[in-house]
Amino acid sequence: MSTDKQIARSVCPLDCPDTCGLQVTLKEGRISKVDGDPDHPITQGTICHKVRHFPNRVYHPDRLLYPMKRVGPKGEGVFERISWEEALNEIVTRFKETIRDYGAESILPYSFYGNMGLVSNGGMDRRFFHRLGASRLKRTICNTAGSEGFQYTMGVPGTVDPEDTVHSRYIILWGGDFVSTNMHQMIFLKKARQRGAKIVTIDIRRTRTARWADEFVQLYPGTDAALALGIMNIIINEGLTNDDFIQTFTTGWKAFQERVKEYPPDAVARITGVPADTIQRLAYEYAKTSPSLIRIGNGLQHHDNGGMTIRTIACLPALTGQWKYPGGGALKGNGFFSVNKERLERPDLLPNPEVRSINMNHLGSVLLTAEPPVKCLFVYSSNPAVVAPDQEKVIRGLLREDLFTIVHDLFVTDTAKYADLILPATSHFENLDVYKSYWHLYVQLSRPVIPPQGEAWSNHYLFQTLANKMGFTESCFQDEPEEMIRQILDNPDNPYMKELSYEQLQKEGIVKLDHKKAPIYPDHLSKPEGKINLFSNTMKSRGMDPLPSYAPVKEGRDGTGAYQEAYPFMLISPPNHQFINSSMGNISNLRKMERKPELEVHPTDAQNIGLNAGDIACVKNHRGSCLLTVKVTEDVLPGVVVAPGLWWHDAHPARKGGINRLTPDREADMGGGAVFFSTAVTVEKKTSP
Ligand SMILES: Nc1nc2c(c(=O)[nH]1)N[C@H]1C(S)=C(S)[C@@H](COP(=O)(O)OP(=O)(O)OC[C@H]3O[C@@H](n4cnc5c(=O)[nH]c(N)nc54)[C@H](O)[C@@H]3O)O[C@H]1N2
Ligand SMILES: Nc1nc2c(c(=O)[nH]1)N[C@H]1C(S)=C(S)[C@@H](COP(=O)(O)OP(=O)(O)OC[C@H]3O[C@@H](n4cnc5c(=O)[nH]c(N)nc54)[C@H](O)[C@@H]3O)O[C@H]1N2
Ligand code: SF4
Ligand SMILES: [Mo]
Repeated sequence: MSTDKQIARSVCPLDCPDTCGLQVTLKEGRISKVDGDPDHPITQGTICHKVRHFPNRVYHPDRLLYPMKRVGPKGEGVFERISWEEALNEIVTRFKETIRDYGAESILPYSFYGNMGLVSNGGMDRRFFHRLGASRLKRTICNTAGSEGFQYTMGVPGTVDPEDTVHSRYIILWGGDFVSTNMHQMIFLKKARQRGAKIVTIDIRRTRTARWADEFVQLYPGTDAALALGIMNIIINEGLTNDDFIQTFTTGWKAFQERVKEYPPDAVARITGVPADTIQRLAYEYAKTSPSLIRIGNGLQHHDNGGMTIRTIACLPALTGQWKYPGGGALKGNGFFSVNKERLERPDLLPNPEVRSINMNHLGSVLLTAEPPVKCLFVYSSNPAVVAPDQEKVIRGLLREDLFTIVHDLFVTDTAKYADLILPATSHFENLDVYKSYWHLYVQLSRPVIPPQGEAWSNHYLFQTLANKMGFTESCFQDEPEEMIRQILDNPDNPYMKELSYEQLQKEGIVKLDHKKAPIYPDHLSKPEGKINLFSNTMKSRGMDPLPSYAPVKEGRDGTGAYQEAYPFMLISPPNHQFINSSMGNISNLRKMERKPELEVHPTDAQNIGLNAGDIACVKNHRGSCLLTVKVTEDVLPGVVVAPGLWWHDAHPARKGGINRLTPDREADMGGGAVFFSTAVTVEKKTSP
């Protein structure tokens, strides 16, 4: 056996709630294996299959190792190696000319969660673009609608410690495919089930999670708020409420009851497609079992009505007082960690605090029509040519000859193919960083385990160097990653982070946020009212409906349950098992396991359209079209088609672009959120090549 074998600890940087601890095996300085850290309280030695393939990502033959500049037409992906010095000079010259001719707002940063490290994804970059005076970006593509909705009800973002979910006795997994997207939640729930818990999945599709659950409730897309109101209607009518809890801890009970009367089981059955007796039984079981837990997924909020849907579902546990019990309530995410953004991101550096702010979901239209125009686009930690809605517009925007696009990534992604300059990024194994999870309560330090590959630079180093090149003299541009981490951990306003220090993390690697500092059940429930807002004064003051309600989505089935004539199918494009968004979509083994971009069609619909398994379907609407291979399955309802995964463009037949060619760039009802799943389409068999 080689003596040159080493074991190192690391953290998974992907945009996944589990934020696993990793155990990395190094042979002769190279990563040979990635496992789960057995000492990690959540990971407990297990990680997903994707991340076991991380060595193939880090040492991928296509890994971008040098800066390159475009030498062919935009979109063709023909580049030539240049030095960092040339690349930086080109960026600085372009930025200075653009600011002189069009103003700094003509520069737009575009980034998301390619790397969840807190230094990597929101530190030096923000300082740099603030100081430059560039347009600001509203990072709305993932969870803003639901987070806003949840807070209208609860007043606080953080509620349940996932480790307490082993105590839950009745669990509803609502709008998330957690077997694929949050596997360690399932490990806790397996324990809960061994102790007698019942697990119900509510989804529009029979997912892996639905198969795993004890019961699967399938409904029409975007109708969940109606289902929640129907369940509450029954709980109230059957006298199953906990009146003491409601009196002490909620607002607006009287008005709320009036509203809920509008949703009797029969009406809800017509809207949702769930039989009235199933709704009745669900309500009864849920209300009669304590502690009961609702694990709220992200799928719900990617609809026009996503914010209100989550605000409505979040009211349910209060009716039976579930917040009193460990493992009871509703879990959307970990809201216990917060950074001192003023200090980390330094918005005070903005020359003009009124600078425009651009919703990232509108990237395509912004590139095509914004005034002042976007002349320089700087993409990092994101792949908008695949993940952003209304892709046809995004691509047309990226094709603009007068747009100067820079992409910083580990690979020549579909976005990078349209860039003028591409810059190599380090993988997280090459950086010092700190990680928090958006589900569990542990904070983790991750040290570099290998040196930067080729000439790759971290996000931090890139923006620090660019700041110096631009002549920015503020001392914050000299902060090294360790200093950034100290600033991230230092948030005295947050009671849960009081004792968290860099030294402690250095010593222990993993530290749990002390949520008992300000217990959530039930004393610390809601601000500013100090209660759970069944009626929300904040919403009222913002001109919104202050009570929970259901509004149909704008495309697809209307309020009467009828489909649009032109586009009779609703298309849902959820994440798949082996990729994380578009990341890992270029790892050949993982790609093989996912086979190809598919369209799941119900047998009745397939027969009506004349589609057989394996045919190529052309899915279309007024925004664009996409080619997918047909899978005929009863996992989906008639009238609903599902296309899992965000595939790289070259995986689609004819390499014509992906599923987001069909999705709308409208904003959800709250938080400027994305509405990927509120998409109506036609489906045809593709006959000609
Ligand atoms: N394997 C894997 N894991 C991932 C990701 C990935 O791409 N792959 N992505 C990561 C990211 S960025 C996120 S945000 C999370 C998201 O993970 P989840 O919280 O699981 O949310 P989504 O996967 O967006 O939700 C999709 C689920 O919602 C269902 N759904 C869609 N519309 C509706 C509806 O109207 N009602 C109901 N009840 N269900 C509906 C879909 O069928 C699907 O099962 O996962 C993270 N983890
Ligand atoms: N149709 C449809 N569209 C969706 C979704 C859906 O369910 N359906 N889900 C949406 C959701 S929830 C999300 S969160 C978004 C995700 O959208 P993105 O955050 O854009 O996710 P990825 O596609 O994984 O792209 C991340 C990119 O960052 C790169 N990267 C990784 N680490 C680093 C680094 O340290 N530095 C730099 N510079 N680059 C790095 C990766 O190689 C990858 O190319 O997609 C959204 N789009
Ligand atoms: S992708 Fe999620 S489950 Fe897989 S290793 Fe990373 S954090 Fe863990
Ligand atoms: Mo996301």
